[in-house]
Amino acid sequence: MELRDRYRGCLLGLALGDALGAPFEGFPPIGNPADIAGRLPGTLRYTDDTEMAMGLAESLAGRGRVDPEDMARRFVANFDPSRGYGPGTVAVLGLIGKGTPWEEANRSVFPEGSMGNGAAMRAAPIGLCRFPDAQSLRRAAFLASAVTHDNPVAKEAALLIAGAVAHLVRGGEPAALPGVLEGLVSLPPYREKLGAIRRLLARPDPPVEEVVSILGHGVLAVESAPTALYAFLRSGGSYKETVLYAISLGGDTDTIAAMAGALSGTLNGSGGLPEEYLRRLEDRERLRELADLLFERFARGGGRTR
Ligand code: AR6
Ligand code: MG
Repeated sequence: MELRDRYRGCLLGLALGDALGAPFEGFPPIGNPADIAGRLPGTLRYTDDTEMAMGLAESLAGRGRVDPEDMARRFVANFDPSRGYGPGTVAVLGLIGKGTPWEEANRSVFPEGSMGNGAAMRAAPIGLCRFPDAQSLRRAAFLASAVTHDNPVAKEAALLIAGAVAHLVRGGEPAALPGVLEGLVSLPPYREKLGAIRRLLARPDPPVEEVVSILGHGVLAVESAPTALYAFLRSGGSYKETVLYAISLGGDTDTIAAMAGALSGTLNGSGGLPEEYLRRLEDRERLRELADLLFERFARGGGRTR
């Protein structure tokens, strides 16, 4: 597969998962994924997950590195309150927009920093930057998160997603991901969740309710980033199957499907995304363009990033 197609698959897969999951936010686990397809609107509208991922991608492509001031500016410029942002992020971006430095704003709502999944949901493009080693990937994921999410738990969730994308864009095997990510994340809750994911994957078909009781499906980073990883690994490859399964877990469906969709899109490339949904996705041309900018900046000629 052409590498450019993986870049497009990553961003379009994120946005499409977000838009497909959005109508089901807050649902209990849905037993039959086929029930989802029948309840989708004509136009697939994305939410804050994609809006922030676009800001992040614009900044990475424009600056060629993680530049938190530039990211903060773009997050504020792109902010559309109708996209359903988390309340903490609304407040933090509001303060930044009024001139508070991000280093101060990011502790203004939760003094220990937000533990929400808002950093992980936008983190996939960081995995496309071809950092030369795990240490630079980690630094980049943490810094890009800190603009709004300064808690280590939120930052490691971003690292989990960015690290998975970095592995897949290089053509790495999905099955190797739990091991790769165990080498990347260090906080106990993520190490425990990766162990739980291995145990769930070893079973033929654990019920969705049990999966949710073990991994979670909430707005906290620790209750959703590992869940998205599991949805991706459980679904055996196909994008459509991955995203429908992610949505069938209920809860924060847009965000879990956005993260799982970014992983599956990177694996399958944009050619592997279901056309019947893709053509109904808002702003798909802009997303494709942004993916191409990232590709030109980071991948053409095997470019490396500081
Ligand atoms: N202590 C207690 N609760 C917390 C903490 C904390 N330190 N941090 C977060 N929460 P937020 P986001 C809870 O508001 O991460 C959209 O639907 C608290 O209930 O920082 O950007 C997206 O699609 C807080 O409101 O926003 C995503 O699903 C919530 O976690 C999600 O929202 C979310 O953290 C992204 O939200
Ligand atoms: Mg959400």
